[in-house]
Amino acid sequence: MFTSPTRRTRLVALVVATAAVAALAGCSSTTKSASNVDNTKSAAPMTATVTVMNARVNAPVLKTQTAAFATLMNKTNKDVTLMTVSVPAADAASAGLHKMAMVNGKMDMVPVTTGIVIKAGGTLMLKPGGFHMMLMMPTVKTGHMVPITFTFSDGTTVTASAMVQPVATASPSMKM
Ligand SMILES: [Cu+2]
Repeated sequence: MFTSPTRRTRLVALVVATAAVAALAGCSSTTKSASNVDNTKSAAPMTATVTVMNARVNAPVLKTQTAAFATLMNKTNKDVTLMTVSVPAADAASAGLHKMAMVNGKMDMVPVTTGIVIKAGGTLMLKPGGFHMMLMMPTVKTGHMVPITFTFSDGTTVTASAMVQPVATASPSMKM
């Protein structure tokens, strides 16, 4: 092996990053920058750091906003922070993370601006009464699927399909 170790390492890192982007784009081809490296191993499908389960959206009762929920499992041995969530513009004007907190002596919703840490091996429940997602100016209808993209502090993203459900089914304990 005549390649210097440093350069080799950098190239492998580049290939891994490229594979991640390609996987996200649903495209298996590699780019020119990676073509001079034997990438048979690193081209294997990237394992997502976080698995999203049971994603669902409350069918909108108000025009201004509706809540959405999911369970996120961090299967790695490192803490990771959920930074933002997003949905296509066709489904809502914007999406964000909220939590319930005491505001002037009353429980109210507060935007989460610094992310939510998911401990190594831990689970984050975005659920009624706790951390949750909020879609602003939603245009979704019951029975539709909404692709929600979760972005993490390590730069990875995971997109999960969320079913739009009547509120009675989606969150029996919380009216929004
Ligand atoms: Cu909220």
